[in-house]
Amino acid sequence: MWGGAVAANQVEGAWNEDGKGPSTADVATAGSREVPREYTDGVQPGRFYPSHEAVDFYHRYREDIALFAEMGFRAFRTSVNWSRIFPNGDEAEPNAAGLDFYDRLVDELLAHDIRPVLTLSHYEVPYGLVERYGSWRDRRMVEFFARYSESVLARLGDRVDHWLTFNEINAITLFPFVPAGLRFAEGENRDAVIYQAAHHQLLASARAVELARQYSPGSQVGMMMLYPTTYAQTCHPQDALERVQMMRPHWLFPEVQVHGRYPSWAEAFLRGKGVTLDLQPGDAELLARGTVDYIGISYYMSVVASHQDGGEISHGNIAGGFRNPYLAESDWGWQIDPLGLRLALNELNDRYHKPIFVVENGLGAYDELTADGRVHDPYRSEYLAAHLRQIHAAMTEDGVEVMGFTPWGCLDCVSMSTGQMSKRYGLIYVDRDDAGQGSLRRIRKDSFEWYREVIATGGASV
Ligand code: BGP
Repeated sequence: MWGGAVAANQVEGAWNEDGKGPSTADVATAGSREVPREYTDGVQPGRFYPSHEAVDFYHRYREDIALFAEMGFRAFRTSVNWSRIFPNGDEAEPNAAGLDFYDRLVDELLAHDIRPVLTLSHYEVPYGLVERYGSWRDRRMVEFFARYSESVLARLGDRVDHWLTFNEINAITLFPFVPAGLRFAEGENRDAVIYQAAHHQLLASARAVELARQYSPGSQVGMMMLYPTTYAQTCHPQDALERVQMMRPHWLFPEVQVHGRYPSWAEAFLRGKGVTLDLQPGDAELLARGTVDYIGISYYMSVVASHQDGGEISHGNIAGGFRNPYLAESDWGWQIDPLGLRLALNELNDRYHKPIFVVENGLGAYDELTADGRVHDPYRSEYLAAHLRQIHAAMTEDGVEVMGFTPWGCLDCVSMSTGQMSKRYGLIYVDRDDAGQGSLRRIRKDSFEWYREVIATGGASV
């Protein structure tokens, strides 16, 4: 399945239209490479252009889908924004206008022979749930999420055949507000909050899987994780142990979502962090019932584990770890490692024996709209080609089943980590700057033509 990927809050805009409520993404200010985004206590109109207007996909999706079709997309991954469907999160009934939007979107995609791949939760939580319940720290979130998922699945389940429950579910351990709306009291054991919230998300994911079986029979439901391929810095045995320990918080999630139970090491691992999970009767059974059909991954970089001072820390790298001297890095410090993707696919295949969908990969870069009215971005197609070659090797030489490839931000969108437009991933340029100014005109980049050829030749042109 060749295509592209975005997320609702990073492209749609229209943050308060047609009954939509504010979400966690809507209270985040724009940051920059140097200045982190600020996740504020509320919505102060005027300060929040990033997700409030984004690239206006909400009103321009028809034009964008036509461009995707021109590139030959067979799949398009986006997310449903929870706060369009349940503006405060805990209402009894869904907002009809929110469901109508996704209904039209799905039909438009299908009319172009593009299969929608829908993520139920991509880095947004209705802000009302953060204020009233402390977001995912509260077990009642499982029911709110199930109600939301049921509304979406009941409406779209007949036409959507690929679902993902939570985007990068393991990111909760790295930056807990963005994916899960978690804030902490002073002196609180953060790990206790994070892993309990993660448990609630795992239960919610299992509920969504069950509901998909009911409302979207025959569809495939995946878990989705950020995959940080991790190297031991040296052959010192302690570095190898450090690597195992760094991977544990990531492995925890596919262990539960694929196997339907916590792994044997989970209790000791959590005890080491001073965490005892609140497990209720019925939880184990629910997790066992709600296992997924496939694994979705995002892959951007690899990281280095060291048991001692491993040298310079790669700061921009959202997954942490030390700088790898063998790799180049993006302008934002994300270390570029195509072979690491082959390793990722092999590690996952060796452990889980499930089909894998590469639902995010790409290069965030500064693009220039030149005098000829074009964007010449050979660096982007080179990045994607290098990663595609490794996917191909994993498929043909290692026997990994890869379902598809949907590069991230196929349409320029707001960057998750910086909240800016200037960190661009797109094959389609959007005339919009960091201050939220610009005509919003769409322009085909050189990588657009390159990707069209890749799809047309089934990858042979790479
Ligand atoms: C992933 C997220 C996406 C996306 C991407 C690129 O972690 O799932 O939402 O934004 O990273 O990140 P950024 O926009 O910070 O460069």
